[in-house]
Amino acid sequence: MCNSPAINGSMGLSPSDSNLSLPAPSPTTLALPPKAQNALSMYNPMSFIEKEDAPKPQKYSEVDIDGLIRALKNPPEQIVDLYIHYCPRIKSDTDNCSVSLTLADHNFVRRLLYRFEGPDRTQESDHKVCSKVINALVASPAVSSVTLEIDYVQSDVIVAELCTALHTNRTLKKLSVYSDNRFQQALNSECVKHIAEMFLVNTGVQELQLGLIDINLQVADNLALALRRNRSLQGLTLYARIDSDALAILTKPFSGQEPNQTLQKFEIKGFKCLGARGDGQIGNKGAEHIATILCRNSSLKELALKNCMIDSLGVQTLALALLTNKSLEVLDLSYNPLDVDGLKEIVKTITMDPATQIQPNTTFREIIIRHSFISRAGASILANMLKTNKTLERLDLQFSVRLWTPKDVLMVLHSLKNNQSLRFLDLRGCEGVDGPKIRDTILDLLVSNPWLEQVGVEGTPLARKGHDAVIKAQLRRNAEKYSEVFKGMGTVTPTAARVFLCGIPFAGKTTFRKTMVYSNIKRTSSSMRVKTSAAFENSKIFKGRKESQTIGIEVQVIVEDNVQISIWDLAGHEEFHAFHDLVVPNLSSQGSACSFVLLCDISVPQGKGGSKFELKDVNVIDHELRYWLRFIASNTRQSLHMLPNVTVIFTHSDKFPKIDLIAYCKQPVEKLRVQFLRVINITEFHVCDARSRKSIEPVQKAMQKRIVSILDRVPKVFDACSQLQIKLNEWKNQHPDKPLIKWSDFTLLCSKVPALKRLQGQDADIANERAKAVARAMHDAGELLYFDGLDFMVVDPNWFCHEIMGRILSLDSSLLVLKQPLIDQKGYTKREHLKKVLEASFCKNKNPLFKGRKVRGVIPEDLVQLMVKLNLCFEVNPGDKTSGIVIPAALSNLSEEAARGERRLSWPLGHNHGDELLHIGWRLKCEDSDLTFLTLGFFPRLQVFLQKRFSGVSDASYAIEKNFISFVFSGLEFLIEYNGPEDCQIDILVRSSKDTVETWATVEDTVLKITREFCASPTEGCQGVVLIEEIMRPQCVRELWVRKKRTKDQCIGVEVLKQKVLASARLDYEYIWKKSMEESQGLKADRAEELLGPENWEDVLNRYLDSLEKIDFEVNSKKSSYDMSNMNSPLSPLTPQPSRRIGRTVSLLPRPSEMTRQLLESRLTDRSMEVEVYQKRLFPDLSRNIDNVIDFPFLLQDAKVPHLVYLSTGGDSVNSERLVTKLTPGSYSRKFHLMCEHRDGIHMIEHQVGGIMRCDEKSVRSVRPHMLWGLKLISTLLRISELAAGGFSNMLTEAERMRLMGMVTDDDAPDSIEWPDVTGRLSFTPEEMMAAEDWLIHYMKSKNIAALFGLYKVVYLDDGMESKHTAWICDKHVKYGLHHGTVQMLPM
Ligand SMILES: Nc1nc2c(ncn2[C@@H]2O[C@H](COP(=O)(O)OP(=O)(O)OP(=O)(O)O)[C@@H](O)[C@H]2O)c(=O)[nH]1
Ligand SMILES: [Mg+2]
Repeated sequence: MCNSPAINGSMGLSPSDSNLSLPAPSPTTLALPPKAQNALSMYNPMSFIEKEDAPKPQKYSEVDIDGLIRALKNPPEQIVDLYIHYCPRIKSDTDNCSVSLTLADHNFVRRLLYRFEGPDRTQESDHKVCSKVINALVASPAVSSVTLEIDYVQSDVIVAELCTALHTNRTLKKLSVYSDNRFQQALNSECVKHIAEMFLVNTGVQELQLGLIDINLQVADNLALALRRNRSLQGLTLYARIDSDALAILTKPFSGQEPNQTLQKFEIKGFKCLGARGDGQIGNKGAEHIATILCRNSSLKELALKNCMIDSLGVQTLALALLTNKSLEVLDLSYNPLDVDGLKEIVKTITMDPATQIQPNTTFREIIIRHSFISRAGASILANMLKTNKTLERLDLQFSVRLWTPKDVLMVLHSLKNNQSLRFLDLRGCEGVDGPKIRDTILDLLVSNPWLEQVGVEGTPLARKGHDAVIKAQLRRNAEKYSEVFKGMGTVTPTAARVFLCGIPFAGKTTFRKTMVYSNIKRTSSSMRVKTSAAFENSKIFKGRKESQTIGIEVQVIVEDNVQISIWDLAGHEEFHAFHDLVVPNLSSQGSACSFVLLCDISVPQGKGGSKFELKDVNVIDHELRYWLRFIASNTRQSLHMLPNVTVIFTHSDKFPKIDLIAYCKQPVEKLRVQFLRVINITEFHVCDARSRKSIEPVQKAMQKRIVSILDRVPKVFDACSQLQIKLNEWKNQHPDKPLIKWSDFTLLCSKVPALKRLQGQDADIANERAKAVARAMHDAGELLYFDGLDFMVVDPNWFCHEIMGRILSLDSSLLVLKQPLIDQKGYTKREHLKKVLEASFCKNKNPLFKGRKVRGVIPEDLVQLMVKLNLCFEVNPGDKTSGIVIPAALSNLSEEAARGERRLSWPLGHNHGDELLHIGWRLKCEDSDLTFLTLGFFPRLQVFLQKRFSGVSDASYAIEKNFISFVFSGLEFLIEYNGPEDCQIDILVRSSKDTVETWATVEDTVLKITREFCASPTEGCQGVVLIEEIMRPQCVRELWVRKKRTKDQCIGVEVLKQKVLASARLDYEYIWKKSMEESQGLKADRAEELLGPENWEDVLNRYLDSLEKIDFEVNSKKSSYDMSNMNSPLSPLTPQPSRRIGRTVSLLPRPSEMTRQLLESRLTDRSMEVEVYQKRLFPDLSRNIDNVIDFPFLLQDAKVPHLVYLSTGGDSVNSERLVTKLTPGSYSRKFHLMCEHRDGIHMIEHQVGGIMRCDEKSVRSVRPHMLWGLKLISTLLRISELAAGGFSNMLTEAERMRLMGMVTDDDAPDSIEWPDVTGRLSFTPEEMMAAEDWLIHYMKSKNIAALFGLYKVVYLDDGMESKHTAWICDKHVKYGLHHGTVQMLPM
């Protein structure tokens, strides 16, 4: 039976003869359905391209027209835009014909909307409303921007009215007129005429945007007249069909006698219908006109020529003009086919000539080339320029460098090391932005190059894997630009470092610290300087406490050889861990010099008496140390060059005088060292008796040596910081009773610092900015705690960490200064309790150094503020100074039920309205849980952070329990459950009354994005942790399964699922869930499209289209001799041109965001339609043009023998037959198969007898090319569609299939080396080709091809004429061909 996949009707190739059920010769191309065509060409192809940073939250309200006009005349907030969508022809309510007013203040964007609707709506009534609005607008000085979206047919009346009104108006600054997207028709030329005439009179409008317009010579003339006369218009954007002749007229005003010198921004977005090449675009000739202007004009600063069909030649003329032009700053050449030659021309103008050391153009600041094609060669050109360039600020290559590899990206990144001008680098969509090396290089670069503020990595593999969050966090810091303040200031080697002592309770940390400090005092006796506010034996303050357990963190400072070392002794007891990560610097590579000491008690008491000890088991040691190593790794941002240093110390060595402890400890430490190699640098380990000065001496020496070397390596600190440190220490000595310093005192200290005094500009604001920058730098270095917005800072970390936070977090009632517990079970406490804690922190002990010390200048309110800033607590009623506070970190332990994973869940809004609601669940989990985890403090801080966001929302009903949050927000109910640091999963269950698009968007904005960002933020988050996003099985959410039941296999990673869909090449892919614990029968599946949600689905579609486009390029490009010679070079021109993107035009029509939903939906429909069209077309295309894809040896091309080979394992039934993807010589055999080569659809022949192939060394070598060619073909078929691949898809496992399709994930990497990449171009040496050819011909010689393979040799008869095309096809295709007279049999 012929298994031609093309038979299936859904391929769109309907069989013309049902008896034969064979496909009719198919048309090679299919037209897009008209709707798709319209939509495709108008809408913005990818929403996220234009999406900039988080917009303000939006609110809508619908109003009646009088309400709107009132607001227009008397706006409650600033009016951003007035938007009139006038299209009386459209009657349906869903079409959003409306008038809306966008208002904004600092916090919100508000939209007042009036809809044209109702039964008695007529053209006149619509018109009347518009006239009314226009009249009101003209009278309202508050409106500075108007957008008109209109029907292209009837709207010139409205435009005329508006223009007449604007004759006298002087307040409107920006006018945009667009024709309604849905008609995809240019504005009536009358409209343009009115507008042009208006500009002869109006002198207020500075910016004009018109779209879509047809600029014929007449229209060009009208606009040119306006440009000649008008002297106020500064920005002109034309979304237009315009050719070079019209452009010549339009640009005339810029030359001649009195040239226009007011226009600063000129933008053309070329428009062309799909398929119409070059039509309506200015092309290279147009570029020449523009170049002429650039040579003379001196006002133009921004020039955008998007989608104008300008190629390298046109760019060359522009670049030439840039050599003389001295005003242009921005050049945008997006959507043009300019390639690397074009790029080279532009880059040349700003590349320093090594001979003369001169950079030709120094005014030019921004290069924007999006959605073009810049091959790998572009990387070195750009890197070369960036190394020396001193002016370029922005380089935007979104979706233009998709095929760069990590190597290319690294080249560009390395070139930026010393660049101080570039601020924006956009590599969105670049496939080479992938892997930890790139991530770490970017992170390190952002530290050493603080001038970089934005690095676009969206749509790259790095972002898909969730690694972009921490990059963005670092970018946010860079954007604060505090280093700018220090520009030009001198730097010195830092002289202060921090040492963190970690380890489980009773490990001996405190003992070690004390012994160390004591010996420090002894040794430096005369010049003794122990700067400690922690009382020596302060453990006595907490009377009755078991032994000497540390509470909170104790901080002590010693000075040794002029190096100041502060020792941070972290409490081992778990109740304090939540606080620890706030003080641990996650900026190890930022140059805060620090080092970790990890202590471990080597002994285990034996028996009851406790006098006998045995050695701790190595597994226990491993377990103990691992926790703290993960703690350190989780709190440290990834880096390539500066990993945190850890020294391991085993204490209690005195108990085993006769054992070689070094030998015993070596193995567990070494094991951990290797495991953590990527994230932590375990430098050494020691064994000692922590109580003995003599015993710790070598340890201490080694530590000090290490610290000195760290200080040498970390980036230098600014003079100002180090000088201020001295001043601050003096201040602290004078005020030993003040743990806080007021901001005013701090600025006073700053004003005495010589390095700051020397700087230029002494006005108060600048001085204040500088003080802030210094404070921030010192905060990062751990010298003090500083937060923007507080009027004080903590200068005594011990006081805050130990005496205050330690006490607050301690659950030990003997510590409490109150009768009742300080914090109740719900984490709630009253403000006055804090006062008691504060009072108790007055030092009452007998320490001679600090006798009579009392803490002054602190009020409880300061404490609350500080804790709120640290996300340690939230106020029950924010802003109310008497309100109680909640400290989630102090929530009492899990209930038994919850601890078992059986916390019962219920929706906050109760049992109402059941099934019609959407139920969606997500899981965020820690990517590498062996090395990192969400530390104990993370979830409590997240609880605070989310609460702060919803504190203003009235119906949020935010409630927390230990490891749990529930709240309601804008129609969505959220249940968030955290399952503790072991597995590190945050489950987010949502029930929503909103539709899918809105639900997804809301969850993303309110929880997912926030959590990711929070996790990546320094100090508050766990920067070392990468959160990956998974989708939860909807049933878990619908039925509110308890945590225990929501096992690992009830969730699927977003990226994993996307890959599965892509690998299946089916848009209706269904994911089958593994059975849950209690389920017995039935497989439950959900459609991937529904599981992934709209935005993810759009990504899937786009990526699928990308791969189809790549195939299209390969299949349909004609090989030239040039191509042939470059075939194997990595810069092969066979890499696809992103024609799809170029073929489309961008509509940047600013639509009110209520439309975004429809836009997204229509984009999704369009994309799927596009996919379908491609799928239908590519299969026959590939079948016809196999030779474009694979370079068969000549004789095989000539069809001497059938040559589409694949190998199988053989097998009894069809189902057990597997495709052979690897071949190693051996004494076994494989089955040899051939495919039907019919030009309408190649396919495998089911039940083919096939040949036997013995796998001896020689055969394997000769058959290898055939196997790979076959695999390449199958891989291409698989990528086209499931249907095209026919029976092949059943012969592969999912993993094999994914690899064959070129989707290799990092985890498979080692194995993948064996896998040749069959998605790329295959190449063999001439000898190999010859051998392969000989082998096949020889092999087939003795075979009965018809009997074994079911193939017959035919020649195609085109128009009845005998052509030269011969092929080997199956019997069904033969019969069909003979019947239709399209083939003729040939003797075999
Ligand atoms: N024999 C012996 N005893 C030690 C050694 N190190 C610590 N100890 C004793 O172990 C007990 C606990 O030591 P600490 O230093 O308080 O322990 P810690 O690590 O600070 O504990 P937390 O603060 O609760 O995390 C003390 O009684 C110390 O005297 C050692 O090397 N040998
Ligand atoms: Mg301690």
